[in-house]
Amino acid sequence: MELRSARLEELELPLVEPFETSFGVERRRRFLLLELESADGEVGYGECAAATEPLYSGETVGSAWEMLTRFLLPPLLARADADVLRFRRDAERYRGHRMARATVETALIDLAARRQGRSVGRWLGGRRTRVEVGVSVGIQPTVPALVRRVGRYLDDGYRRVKLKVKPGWDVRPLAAVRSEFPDLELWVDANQAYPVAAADHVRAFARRFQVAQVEQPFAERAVRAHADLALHAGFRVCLDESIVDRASLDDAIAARALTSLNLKTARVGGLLSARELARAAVRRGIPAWVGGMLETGVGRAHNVHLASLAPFRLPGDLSASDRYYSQELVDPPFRLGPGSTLEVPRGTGIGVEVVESVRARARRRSRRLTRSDGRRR
Ligand code: OSB
Ligand code: MG
Repeated sequence: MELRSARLEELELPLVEPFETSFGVERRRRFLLLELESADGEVGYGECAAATEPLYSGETVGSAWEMLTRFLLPPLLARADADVLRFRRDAERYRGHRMARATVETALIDLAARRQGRSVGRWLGGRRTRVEVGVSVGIQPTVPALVRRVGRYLDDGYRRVKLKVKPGWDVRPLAAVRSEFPDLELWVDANQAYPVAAADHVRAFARRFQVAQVEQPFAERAVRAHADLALHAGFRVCLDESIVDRASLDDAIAARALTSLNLKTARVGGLLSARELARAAVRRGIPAWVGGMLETGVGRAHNVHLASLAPFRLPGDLSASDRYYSQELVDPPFRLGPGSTLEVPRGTGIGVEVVESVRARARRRSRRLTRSDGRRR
C-alpha cells in the first residue's frame, strides 16, 4: 500500500472533571490525532496518548510531535509498501517513544482494516461483540466527595472501580468507600507513588479493605519490590508502567512480580505489541486487561477493539465517552451498556466517525506531510 499523505494535528479538549493521580492533575487533555490517507483514497486514524508533561512516562505531546514529523512519518510516506509490519520493522531501530509509534501503528491498522472491509477488532482476531469495563476514579478533594463520585458511577452501571491512591490518600478513602459499598469490586492504582519501604503499609490496606488488585505501587524498575508484595499477597499485583516490551514482561514474570497485567496500546507501542504481550502473559496464567490514558473516541475505539481479543480477561479502564468528555471526538460516542460493558463498534476500521466540527474547534496546530517530505530526507 502506498500512502498519499499524513495529517498530524494537536488537539485540546476539556475533561468533564479534573483527573488527579499521584503524579498530577489534568483538566484539559492535549493530544495528537494522526490521519493517514492511502493513494487509493482510504483513511486511517490514530491518537497519541502522550500528555503535555512527562509525568506518567517520559513522552510528551511535544516529543511525540518531533518523533512523528521527523523520524516516523517521512520514511513511511516515501515507501511504496507502507504497511503495518513494514512500519514496525523500520521503527525498531529507534529507542523508546512507544506512544509516538503506537500513533502510526494504530492509524495503519485502521487503514488496513478499512481496505479489507473489516473492523479493527476482527483484523486483530477478536471475537467479542461487547467488552467488560470499569471506571478509574481520580483523587478527589475530600473523602465524602469520593464516596459520592463512586456512588454516581455505580448508579451509571459500572461494576468495577479503580481508585487512584498515593501516600496520604489511601486508608481514609478506602475505609469510607468500603464501608459504603461492602460488595464493590475495588482496585487501586498508585502510579509508582510508594517507596519500597512502604510495602507493609500497602499490603495492610489492601487486605484490610478487600482490594482485589493493587496496580503499580512502586517505581517502574522496582521489580523485586513488586515480587515481594505479590508473594502470598491475597490480592493481585498488577504492573502498568514497568512493562513496555517482551523482555520487561518476561523478566517480570520470571521474577513473579505480577499476577495481573495492564496493557495499554500507547505504552507498549501499539496494538500488535499489546496482543503479543497479552498472549504471553495469559500462557503463564496471568490475566491481561486493557488500560487507558483518557483517550478520546479515536484511541478509545482502538482500545475497545483490542479488548475484544480472548486474552483480555479482566474488565478494562475503558469507560463511556461521557465519563471523560462532554464533546466526544467521534460519533457515535461510547455508551455504557448492560453488565458494565461497551459495545465493540461493528463498522469497518475503528467503526466510529471523527466529528469534523469538534475536531476543528479542538485544533491547536496542524501539519500535512506528503510523499515528497519523505523523499527529501
Ligand atoms: O495509570 O492507568 C493509569 C490515566 C492517565 C495516565 C495513567 C493512568 C490513567 C488511568 C485512566 O487510570 C484510565 C482511563 O483512561 O480511564
Ligand atoms: Mg496505571
